[in-house]
Amino acid sequence: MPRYNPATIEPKWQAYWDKEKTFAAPQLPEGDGGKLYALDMFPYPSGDGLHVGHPEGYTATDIVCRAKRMQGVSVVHPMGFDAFGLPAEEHAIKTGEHPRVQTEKNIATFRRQLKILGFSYDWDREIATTDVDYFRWTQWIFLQLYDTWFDKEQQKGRPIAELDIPEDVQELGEDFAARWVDEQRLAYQSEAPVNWCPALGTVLANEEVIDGKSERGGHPVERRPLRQWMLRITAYGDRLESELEGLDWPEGVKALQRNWIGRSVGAEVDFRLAESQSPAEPGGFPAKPADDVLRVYTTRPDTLFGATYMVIAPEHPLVAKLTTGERADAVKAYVKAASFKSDLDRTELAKDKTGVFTGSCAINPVNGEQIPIWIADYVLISYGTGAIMAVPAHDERDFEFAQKYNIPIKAVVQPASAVPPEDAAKILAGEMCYPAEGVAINSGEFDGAPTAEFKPKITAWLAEKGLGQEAVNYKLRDWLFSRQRFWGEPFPILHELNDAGQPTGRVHTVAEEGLPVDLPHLDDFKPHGRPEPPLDKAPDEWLYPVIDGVKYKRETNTMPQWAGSCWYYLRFLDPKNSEAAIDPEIEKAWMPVDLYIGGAEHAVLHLLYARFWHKVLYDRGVVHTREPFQKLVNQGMILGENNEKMSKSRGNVVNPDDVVGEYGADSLRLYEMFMGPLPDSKPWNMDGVAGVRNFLGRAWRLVIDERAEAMALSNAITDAEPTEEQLRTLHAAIKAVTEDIDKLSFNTAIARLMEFTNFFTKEDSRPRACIEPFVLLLSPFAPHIAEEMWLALGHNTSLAYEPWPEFDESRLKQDTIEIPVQVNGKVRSKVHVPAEATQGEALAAAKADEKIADQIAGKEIKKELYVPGRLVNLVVK
Ligand code: ANZ
Repeated sequence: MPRYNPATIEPKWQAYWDKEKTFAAPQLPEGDGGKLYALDMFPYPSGDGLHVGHPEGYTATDIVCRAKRMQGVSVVHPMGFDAFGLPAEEHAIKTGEHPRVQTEKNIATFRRQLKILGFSYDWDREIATTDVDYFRWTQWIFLQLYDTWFDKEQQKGRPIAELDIPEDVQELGEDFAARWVDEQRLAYQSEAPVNWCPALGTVLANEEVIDGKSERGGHPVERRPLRQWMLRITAYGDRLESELEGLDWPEGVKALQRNWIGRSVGAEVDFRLAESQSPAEPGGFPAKPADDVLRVYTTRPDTLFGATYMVIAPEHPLVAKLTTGERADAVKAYVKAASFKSDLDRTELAKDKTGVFTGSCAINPVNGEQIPIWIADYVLISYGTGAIMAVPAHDERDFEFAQKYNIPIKAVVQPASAVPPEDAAKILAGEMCYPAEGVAINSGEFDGAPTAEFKPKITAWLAEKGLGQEAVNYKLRDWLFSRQRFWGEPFPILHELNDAGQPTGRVHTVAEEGLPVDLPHLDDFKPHGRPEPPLDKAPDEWLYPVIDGVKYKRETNTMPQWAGSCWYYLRFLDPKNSEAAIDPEIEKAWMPVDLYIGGAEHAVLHLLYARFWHKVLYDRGVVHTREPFQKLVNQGMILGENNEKMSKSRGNVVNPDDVVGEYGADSLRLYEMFMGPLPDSKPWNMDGVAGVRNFLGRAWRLVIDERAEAMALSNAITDAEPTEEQLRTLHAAIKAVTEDIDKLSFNTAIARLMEFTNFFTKEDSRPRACIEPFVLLLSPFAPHIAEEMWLALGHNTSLAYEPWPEFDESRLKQDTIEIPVQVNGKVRSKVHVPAEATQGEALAAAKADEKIADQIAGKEIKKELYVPGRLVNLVVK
């Protein structure tokens, strides 16, 4: 036994921690050491099991948690599963087995794999997003998004007349008031295109469509409008952007979020149609453009004089009006073709630009020029006003388009002086595009104005004439929040039916007491060949509830996989609460998440969606912080041995089970932390695992007598007073490891532990006063071996809450240092000198040394050298 054998130690300690509930976190933080909420991005329990990439971030948070518990901090460290999703449903379609069965099998595998890695999770807090007791509250949050303050008051029985609806809305009558309320909802219905695959008879998720074809089978996929649910995330665009500010997140992730939100400041400008009769009226830019006006959004109003054509999106409401008789067929065909393309396909820079002329023209408000109006799908209906003024000289897309269709290109910005003269000449001749800023030219009275000054000037000029105004736009779109899938959260929504069984259009929510809405039983999961969701096949008892004599049809869309991960971090704090999503006192005490570690692939969507829900919950008084995740860290990618991405098809996937089987969990943990800085990507290398396994063997032998029959301490372990050098080594290690853990610099911390081991391996006497703190320092990284050594050192409880070693700065000071003395380049002796010795003092000490005195006796000293703290060299003849 005394040989280091993780195969026996590790399961033993895992069972112990489980049984003793060593890592159970208190309901509320305890003691006065502060709190730490450390969160891992919970995994999707795929059929492939855990990947070596998972334990990277999980080990990092685990080290922090274990160290902080020992430092007296109240720690909550939970784990669970993000378990709705497509693969389980596909498996169900293939085998007829309920997705829940498959999901639970996968969860069991993941749970087992996580447990054998010895993470200090509070397993009593485990949740899966597919648990009915969990998604009941996901549905409850949906109600918070759907219901408005107005609904709540009505539910309390207050009549509309008493409510504080803005007067101008009330004047419009009850119908308008109801519509106004609908506009306040953060969840609303809308027609949005879905990917319909006629050959497969099913709607496909975006990730199942590749280049317009189904991933399975390669069948054509059409885009068809279908009634769906949207979440009004755009209402939070400003806050989602500005409140990034105070977060301790990687700058790159913040930048990605800002880009995604895509706030831009520009102007809306009205272009009158050429045949329009009524002149623009000065003063006051109307909220809605007049009928004979084309309104555009531009971020470059300074280029107005260079607008040589206009473009409207194929879905623009003016398409019919602007299309002249002889252009009708071409326009019709173009609009139809565009309807099959996704926004991404349409806006990709590399894609060939296409368009058709409508036959109509508009008038450029700054110079009265008539310019043609085109339809082109690189303009999206969902952004700005769905129409643009095109300035080919200064916009790449417009430039490409104008070249293709022979539209004039007119430079109105003088290129900056840094542009090479031959390029500048081309730009001025309309042969090259110049999208950057410069000085206005060909712009009438505005010539000579630098771009930054010209923008507000022309915007003010337009505003004065009633032709434009400043406008802000966001790239962010409302969130398409429904999927035509079975394995997702049902919406708590009922559609009212009339006596004939037809929908009345009235929507009701399921009352809070009626939650959860569980998924119905389905006889089979096969698609039914229509674009409607699979839940349309549910039995009538589920699909058509009758409440107070009124018949309803349940909503049959389900929520997207993102829903469950939007708030799991809250439920972890109060996972068993049957009265509320989370108890307010518990929320106040533990939130926000202090450390969130996960993959960079979630830099945009998951984090944006979760922040959005959090802000809504903040506005509803459910949570007390504006942001959920105070500090975010992305772990780097673990690559295959050849620096390639690990993937099944390359056959280079490393299974953590195999590594644990061969080397033990402590070695796997230590190796993943020793590979390099946490945020870097790094290639796997089995030799490296063997290397850290050897280190653990040496650490073991530092403490344990391997040759003894039974567990016994090494003879070198003594109760002796440590020497100064031993103390110095210990305190250097304490300082470095403690600080490195706070900096999440685990590879350097491990290097320190190795140095300590190397030093003490050579010491014949290893005082407990040094070895015990070392075992504690090692424990967050390699907890099983540390617990076992701690036991051998005579302690009879887990070290999990043992006070963290304190370091003593004064111990690091070296009063005297030992330096080698060379004579003619050969070390002849060693002398002790004060650490801060001067050159003179060091040389004097060297010459006074007996051996050196012998060496130099009767010789001439040609040269004397002192490298402070390192060596003395004397050259003699
Ligand atoms: C004229 C112009 C001249 C433009 C120029 C750019 C450069 P961001 O910054 O991304 O907000 N645009 C406006 N609405 C659009 C739509 N629905 N679909 C496609 N493009 C649209 O981009 C704003 C710019 O993108 C706008 O400014 C407009 O082109 C175009 F030298 O107007 B610009």
